[in-house]
Amino acid sequence: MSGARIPPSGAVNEQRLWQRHADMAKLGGTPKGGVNRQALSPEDAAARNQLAAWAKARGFATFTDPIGNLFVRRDGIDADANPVMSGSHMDSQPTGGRFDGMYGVLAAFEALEALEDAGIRTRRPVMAVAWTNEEGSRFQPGAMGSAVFAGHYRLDEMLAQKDWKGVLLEDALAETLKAAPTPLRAGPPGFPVDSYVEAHIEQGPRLENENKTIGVVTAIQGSRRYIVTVEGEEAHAGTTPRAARKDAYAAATRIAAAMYAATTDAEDTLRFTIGRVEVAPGSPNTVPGKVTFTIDMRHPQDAVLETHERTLKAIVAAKAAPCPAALERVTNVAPTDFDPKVIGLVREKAQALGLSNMDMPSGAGHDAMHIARLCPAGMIFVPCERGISHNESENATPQDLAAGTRVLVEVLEALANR
Ligand code: HGY
Ligand code: MN
Ligand code: MN
Repeated sequence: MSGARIPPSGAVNEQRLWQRHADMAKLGGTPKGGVNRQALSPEDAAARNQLAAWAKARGFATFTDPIGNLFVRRDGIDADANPVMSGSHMDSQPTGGRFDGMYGVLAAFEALEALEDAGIRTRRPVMAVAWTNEEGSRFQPGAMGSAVFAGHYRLDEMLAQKDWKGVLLEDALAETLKAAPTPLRAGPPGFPVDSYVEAHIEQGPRLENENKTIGVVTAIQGSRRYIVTVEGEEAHAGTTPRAARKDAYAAATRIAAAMYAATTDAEDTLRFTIGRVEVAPGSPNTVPGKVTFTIDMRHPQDAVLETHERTLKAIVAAKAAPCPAALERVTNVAPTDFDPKVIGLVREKAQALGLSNMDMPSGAGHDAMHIARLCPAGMIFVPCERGISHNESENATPQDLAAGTRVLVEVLEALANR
């Protein structure tokens, strides 16, 4: 019988979604098949232009906010109703994969297209979003765009951030928005959102190991980032006796070694990472005068992070001599519990589509951790090969990406019509 209602999931186009990933992977593509599309880089601008061009072709409105978050809007019947939103990020790690973040943006865009193709009107507007600088690999802190949108960070403080080469975020943002012009939404960042759902690859091995297609994400663990600065004294490598040295690198390694030992918990739940180390002046025959290194520490319970933060401080105080050293906390995002209604909807729609699924927390941080403080939010995971991510070999299948998108669009339609 013609005219039968096509459910929005029935209009999700697996090939179109896969091709969009291939098109986006060219923007910042690396020889090993990954991407280097760091925040507010020319490659980021190219991805922004590509998304805006696809949106324009479908007649969806696009706009950015003052921190550069890029929004794509599909109108609803009630123009004044708060929108339902879905998205993630298009910026990547320096040696990133083609699915981390990008899948959530393209799944959200595919959801808008599927609603359009199925001729489904929703009461609320439905929006896709690409948040600025989720990775925080070039400019710290990460999840910046969503955090400014949610009022967790001040816009002026973020604009004043510098990357490792000293480039001001405000300048990089201006350059990006010049290269990828989209109407700027006037006024301060942030606007009312009815609900938010983010699709993402799991970035871990559980779904693959348990042979499940959909992760019904219940929570995101807490995360804190720090910078340790150790001040030494530059000196001649050949003439300066050990007793007279203020070797910043020797002190930094003592501090780091003690920190690794102190964060090696028996249950292997605490995550402690030193991901970036800078040694100045970086000359082989000069005793290092300054060392900075980053710390990324995560755990499901805030109290455990609090306890370990005190331990890190104590280690810096005890191990730095004769070099003065400081531990500065750069970010502190408490553990996030997603909304039970949204979690239930994700599980219900996955079941209805006959997709194997399991509840699970997220070890990785996501923009949803900030938006969950604004409105009911949830996440949908799909498997990635061997759980590998933040690595150019990151991989996923077109079938799993489409399956996650089918759940996403059904959830979004239900939220937009309630
Ligand atoms: O670091 C994170 O958890 C995210 O992948 N940026
Ligand atoms: Mn991500
Ligand atoms: Mn990431």
